[in-house]
Amino acid sequence: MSAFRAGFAALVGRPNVGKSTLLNALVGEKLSIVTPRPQTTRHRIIGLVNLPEAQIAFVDTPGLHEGGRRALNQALNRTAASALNDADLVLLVVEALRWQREDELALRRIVASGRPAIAVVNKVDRARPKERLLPFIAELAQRHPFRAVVPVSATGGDNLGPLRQAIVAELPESPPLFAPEDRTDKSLAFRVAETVREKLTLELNQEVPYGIAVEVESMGEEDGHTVVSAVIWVDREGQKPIVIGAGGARLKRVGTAARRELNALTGRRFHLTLWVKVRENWADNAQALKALGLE
Ligand SMILES: Nc1nc2c(ncn2[C@@H]2O[C@H](COP(=O)(O)OP(=O)(O)OP(=O)(O)O)[C@@H](O)[C@H]2O)c(=O)[nH]1
Ligand SMILES: [Mg+2]
Repeated sequence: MSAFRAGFAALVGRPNVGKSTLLNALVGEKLSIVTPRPQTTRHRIIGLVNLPEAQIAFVDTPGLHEGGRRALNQALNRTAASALNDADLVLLVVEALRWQREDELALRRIVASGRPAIAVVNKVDRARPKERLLPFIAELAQRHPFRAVVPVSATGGDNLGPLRQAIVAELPESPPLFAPEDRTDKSLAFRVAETVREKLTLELNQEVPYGIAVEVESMGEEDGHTVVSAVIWVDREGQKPIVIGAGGARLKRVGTAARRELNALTGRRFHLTLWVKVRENWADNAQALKALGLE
């Protein structure tokens, strides 16, 4: 019998390629929020998979990007880069048929790290024309000595088994790193804050670009309910009415959507109270970022 394997496999790549969707699909549970907008993920989030022969600690990371001069952009890139450098194996996630400057940037960081890497070609379900896929994969294999290049669809769940196997083969021999019942390194409060941020982002479309953060102020048990008070931080006074909506309608929809999802995910009964507050230019302020748990 071959030895047990365990290690950290970091999902790295430019924003919006589907890293978080893939983490959730591989783990089989929604641990990381997903939206159609770039720069959704802001933290490093571990998701654990236990197999008979291995334990994989997947690490979701913020999208590596360029051109962002705000403190928030720098914090996102730093978080992703440090997760990449700490990993046993890097999964470079790219979008089928779309190799861009920021993909190249992510690849350069992998080369500099010296870490072994697998290229994951995501969103093959919408790759058109299909005949372009094999040449795209061949080109990718020429760019770097990847241990494997694996096409998948995270939303369709296609080819995730072979991807998992390719990952296990590259992990070091090691006893498990986490207890078998662990699913993630993140707290329930983190999950609540992130779920609210996801629902709000889905509501806002382009109206408040990147200017929101959510912080759980208190959480406790009362009469069989998990009672949470959370603050939505906006970075300008003018954004407050946009987030609240006419007669508070938008905030109410966000709260309802978040509560429903959290109830379904955890089996608890949540009671959420949301507040909107202004912290001028928080995304440019290193101290404010730190207070929000962003390094
Ligand atoms: N068609 C298709 N869409 C996908 C697939 N995987 C992800 N998406 C969509 O791509 C968008 C971005 O997905 P995310 O998982 O948030 O992407 P991300 O790489 O984590 O983005 P950041 O956190 O911003 O770096 C969402 O609208 C997903 O539904 C896929 O396999 N096929
Ligand atoms: Mg993400």
